[in-house]
Amino acid sequence: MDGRLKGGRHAVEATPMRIPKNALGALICSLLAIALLPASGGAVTIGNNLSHAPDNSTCLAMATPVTCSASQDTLNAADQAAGGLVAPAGGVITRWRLRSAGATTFRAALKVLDGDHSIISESPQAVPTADGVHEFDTRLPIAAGNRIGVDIHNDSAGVMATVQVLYNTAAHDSLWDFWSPVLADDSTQAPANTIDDIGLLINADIEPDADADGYGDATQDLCSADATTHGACPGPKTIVPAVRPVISVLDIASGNKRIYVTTSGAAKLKLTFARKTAGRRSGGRCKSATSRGKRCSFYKLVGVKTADVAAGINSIPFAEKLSGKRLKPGSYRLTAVASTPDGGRSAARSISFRIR
Ligand SMILES: [Ca+2]
Ligand SMILES: [Ca+2]
Repeated sequence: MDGRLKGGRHAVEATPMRIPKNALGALICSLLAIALLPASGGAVTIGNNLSHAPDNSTCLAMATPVTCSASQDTLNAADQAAGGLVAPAGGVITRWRLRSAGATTFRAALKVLDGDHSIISESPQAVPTADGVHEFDTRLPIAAGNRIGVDIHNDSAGVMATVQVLYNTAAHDSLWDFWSPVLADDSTQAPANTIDDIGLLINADIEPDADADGYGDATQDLCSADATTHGACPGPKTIVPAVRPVISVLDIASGNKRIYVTTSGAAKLKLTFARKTAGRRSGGRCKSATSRGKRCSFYKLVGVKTADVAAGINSIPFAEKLSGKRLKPGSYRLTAVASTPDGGRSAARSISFRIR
């Protein structure tokens, strides 16, 4: 933000507020970032505004094929894109552009560089095919303060003499950094050359990435609030009520040897056996543990039997035994309830039977 900050810092120093210099710089950067990022959360464009036609070359004609990297170090304000020369805030580069002249094709890749000229990210190579402004989709992370650069590859000796991606700026304060061969990955290299009054014809669109999923929130991420997807946001979970099984038949037959149960679907069946027991009424209930009160009877739990059943008629062995023990003679009530793993539970169904 070098060139643009100089004027702002000078103007504020004249005010009586005496804001510390470091804090002032941070404040200006913050305000500048807020001003440059649209309220809608859309893209900002950094780099060159591409208003000039190319009139100069890089990777000059050599006896053998050459490669080079180039990045704009400073650029006069009139030639800058709306977002400035460096990233005002972090996000994702979703598109980049290069303006070239000359009929010869070449290969180019966008680089994101930090202040030490270390490579932060790099796009696949693209091939501009004709004169003019060429636009390429990409997806590159970029942090606040990073800048963009470009790799140029020519594939045969001398072709670059006819390709132009630079222009001679009319104003000063436009330094151009140059490396040849291309700036290597995982290295920090000072520029081989820094030349004044040269503009590099590239720019890039940065979109916010609020959920940090690596996809630009304006055009690449359909769900900017969810880092687990860049597709459509998942809808609210639909709760499907469990299907309640139905017991349509409960019977004991064949001399109490088998219990027959008909259910609407597969289920875990719980069979509860209770024996009719003599008691006395006490406190509104029939109990066995009192010698006073009116005579009454109630069903006392004697055991439980479970079985897995399938849809339809099920035959369950009984033979008047629970856990191998024969039940005492008397009157009984059998109650059946079916339940499913997803929480479905049938209504209880009961029958009475006798053991003699
Ligand atoms: Ca995102
Ligand atoms: Ca997302």
